[in-house]
Amino acid sequence: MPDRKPNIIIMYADDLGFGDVGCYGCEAIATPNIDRLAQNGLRFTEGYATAATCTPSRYSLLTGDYPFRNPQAQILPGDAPLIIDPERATLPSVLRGAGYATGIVGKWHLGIGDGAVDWNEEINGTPNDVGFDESFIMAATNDRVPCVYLDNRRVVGLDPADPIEVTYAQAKAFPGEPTGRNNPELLTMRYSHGHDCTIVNGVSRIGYMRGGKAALWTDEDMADVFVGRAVDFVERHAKEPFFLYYAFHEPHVPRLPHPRFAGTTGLGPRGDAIVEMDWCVGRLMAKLDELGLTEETIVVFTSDNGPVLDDGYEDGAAELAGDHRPAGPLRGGKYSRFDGGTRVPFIVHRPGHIAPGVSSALVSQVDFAASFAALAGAPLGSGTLPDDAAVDSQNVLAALTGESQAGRAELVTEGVQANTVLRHENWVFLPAHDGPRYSGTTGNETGFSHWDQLYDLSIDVSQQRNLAIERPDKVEQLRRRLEELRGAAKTR
Ligand code: NG6
Ligand code: CA
Repeated sequence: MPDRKPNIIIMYADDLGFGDVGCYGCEAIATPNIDRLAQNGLRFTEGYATAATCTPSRYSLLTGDYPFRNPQAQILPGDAPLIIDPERATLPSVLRGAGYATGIVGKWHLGIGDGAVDWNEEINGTPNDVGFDESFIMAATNDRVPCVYLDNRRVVGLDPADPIEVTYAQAKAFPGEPTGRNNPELLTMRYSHGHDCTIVNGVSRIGYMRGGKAALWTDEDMADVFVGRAVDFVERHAKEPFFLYYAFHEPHVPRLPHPRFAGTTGLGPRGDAIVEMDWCVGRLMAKLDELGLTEETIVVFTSDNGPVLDDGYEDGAAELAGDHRPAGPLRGGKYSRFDGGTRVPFIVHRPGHIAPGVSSALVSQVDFAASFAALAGAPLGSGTLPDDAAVDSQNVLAALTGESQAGRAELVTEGVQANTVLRHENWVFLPAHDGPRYSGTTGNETGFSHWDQLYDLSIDVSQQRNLAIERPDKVEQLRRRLEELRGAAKTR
């Protein structure tokens, strides 16, 4: 198949930290399958998500825009409307235009429908409306209702006699339906903060739902369900170029790996969930091997944001962490403006085409759109797409494939509440912000300070020494540049 366009698979972990896998220095969790990707592929040490939380990072990955361009690109409730305009070009729509079969399996969290979804009918405003031919997803997160799978436009396994109702308004909570708050005796895993609403599978969630009993997912089976669908997609499209966005639910809360992974680490369910995800990576890679597609497929493995231990359930993650440092040497984690929030495992694998190694090129997930469009022979700016598509995406294909060690010169990331940070070469600038220094719930450092912060990552990867006072020139240069970048394109 000499002229065949390479397949593209993006494997996207949920809340996996820079230090959570073996190839990035983790000793407490065995991740042989992810490590094998790194061993036979290119491991990036400076690969970033655009945000320290899920929705905004995923928005960038699929649109090629920084999330601050869309004020709705913030952590969404499970009944939020779709935040990607179906009229606009996206990574999957561009690839589809270039002849790819496109599919998504796993976590979506970019909103569904118009905000008044009837979960019992055919649903509009799904991934199928923004470039995916096929979708098998959970609408939001595994800690948010509705706790059901969507197969394209339908809830899977729904009994029409038992319709689903969903609300996120406490005032509209369904009378008589058990909640974590009122019925703690029904819980098999206790919440630590938030997550005290409707109980599904012994776990109370964010938001309220009623009905749809036959359609409810079982958390412990979710990994097998999703990987089964991913394998199925690859099998069905083995003979044509395909793009698969496989978005894991691990190790996001609630962490309920299948019993065969329970106790495989000493770190409790969070570590065990990472082992489960690693197993899924291995299963899909084995399928590519079996189909003879490994060299025909670019596989990217990365994460939507940095790590968190207690994100709302008493699962022992913080207590059992021991010496394990989920963000590795980086400061902060999920929600944080420090690098631990956004610098993540980032591996690109295509044996026979990409030489194994380690790259320190600066790359961002926002670049997948322009880079993979170019790879597919449909480069952005070639007249096939509107000029305002993927405005922040740069074609860094040469860096992603290891032909070049040079990536971007600069990139913007954001912590909670869209507070942006500028990384420019080895410098990172965090403008002063009067928010709390620590998240009161997770304990993670937010990266907020009443003072400007400036770090030189080439000598201070852990962001310990604030150079803002010594280098006012640099601070002003980066402040101006960040303002320029934020203003560079219209807000959508
Ligand atoms: C927070 C949740 C947290 C997690 C996060 C989204 C509470 C108290 N915390 O609001 O548990 O769900 O949202 O995570 O509800 S993300 O990875 O999808 O961005
Ligand atoms: Ca996440």
